Amino acid sequence: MKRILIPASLALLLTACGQQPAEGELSVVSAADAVCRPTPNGRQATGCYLTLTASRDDRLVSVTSPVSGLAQVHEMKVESNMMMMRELTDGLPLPAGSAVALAPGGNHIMLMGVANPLVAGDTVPLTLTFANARPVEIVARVGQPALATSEHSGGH
Ligand SMILES: [Cu+2]
Repeated sequence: MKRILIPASLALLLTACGQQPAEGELSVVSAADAVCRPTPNGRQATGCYLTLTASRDDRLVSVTSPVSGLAQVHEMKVESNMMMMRELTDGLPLPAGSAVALAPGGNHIMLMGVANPLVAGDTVPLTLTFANARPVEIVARVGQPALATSEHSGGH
């Protein structure tokens, strides 16, 4: 990723003129630690997790992947004492500068209609679409997310 640093004096000038370049109004979203769980035997749906950081207030509005017929952004909710998941139809808010983690037990990307089983070691291309930022294309690895493997820690 390429970053352009604008000297403070120039930035002030631009602000004073009220002519900020359009580029400056777009947020830039970085994605890290993307991982998709292997598809459970006989099932065509699985969850993906990652951490997103937007430079300006933004929202993750949709996700697509060539490996799945449908991808949605899901939240977990307790309803009638049951953990349910449902689509975030308004997208996932990304406050400026904050790392927003999609993690097991919470928000996640749901892949549905996965034609070929995903096994550990595979990769999953994901295209993330935002309300403000340009789309971000990433490649998630297939494996267990960090939190789910904590029981294996300390086994040196
Ligand atoms: Cu889900």
